[in-house]
Amino acid sequence: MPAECVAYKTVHRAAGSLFPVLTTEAQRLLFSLTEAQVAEYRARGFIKGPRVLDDHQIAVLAEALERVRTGDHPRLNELYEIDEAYTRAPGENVFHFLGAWMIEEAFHDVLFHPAVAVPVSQLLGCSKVRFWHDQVFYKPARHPGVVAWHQDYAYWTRSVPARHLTVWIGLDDSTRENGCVHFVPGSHRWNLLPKGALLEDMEAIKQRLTREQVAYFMPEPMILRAGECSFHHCMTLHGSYGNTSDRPRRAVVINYMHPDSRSADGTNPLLLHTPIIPEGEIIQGENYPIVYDSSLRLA
Ligand SMILES: O=C(O)CCC(=O)C(=O)O
Repeated sequence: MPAECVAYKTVHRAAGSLFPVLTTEAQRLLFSLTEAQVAEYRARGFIKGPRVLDDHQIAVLAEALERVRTGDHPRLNELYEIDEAYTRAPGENVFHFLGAWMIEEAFHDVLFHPAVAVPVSQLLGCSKVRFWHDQVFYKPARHPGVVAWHQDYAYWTRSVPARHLTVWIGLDDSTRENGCVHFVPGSHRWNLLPKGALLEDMEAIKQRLTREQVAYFMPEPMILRAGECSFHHCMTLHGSYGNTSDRPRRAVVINYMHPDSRSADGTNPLLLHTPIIPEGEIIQGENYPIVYDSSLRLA
């Protein structure tokens, strides 16, 4: 079947061979985080992760991204969303879309990549890891587009409880100059702040913080090489400034959740084109695959 017809979301394992498949305990150990890394994540709400993509994997993902960005893709109507802020004002807002996993094999297979899924299971503290959705953030060269300070969970309250985690993977080196993500240490213990426009206003958050939160608002830049990743808790406050460099800054973002997460909205689809899940029921089915189960025995 030609790739442009494959219903990737019905395939709950890697469809191709771009990423390794976990077969041995030794491999699992290799992909695991240390106890110190897990402790740092719990204390601060984010950590720098390892390099999870090699140059070839980066190139394949970047090509797939380009097919979507240029509009040169026969299945764009299957995506969950292309951010309307970009559609309205592409010269001001970054290109942000959700759902590439359903239309591009590399975006589908990276969800199952053990270098990503094994650490996520450790950080979520559960043996099974459930996929929630994916995102791409593309900051063109010399572009003012920001990602405003936010907690991811502010956009996800329709899935409960807040036991979600985000993996951010760079397809380029990310630096202060090109608008790397900044994280506020300890903010994962804050209350849920009201959400604002994701792509538009870097200063808006200040009005929503208490005086104490303002005092602890000390963002740290996450400087990464291409192919490296970071992990952050769904309540961790983060954002990123514009790209003042001569090259785009591209990121693949994968959002995972606890396998027992439940629907908190029985009247609307949790994601576009997906069936309604009655309130209180576990979020599961073909749109939300289990990508890893640490209880499976390996050689
Ligand atoms: O790539 C960015 O600048 C923002 C990413 C982000 O908001 C996220 O990973 O949750």
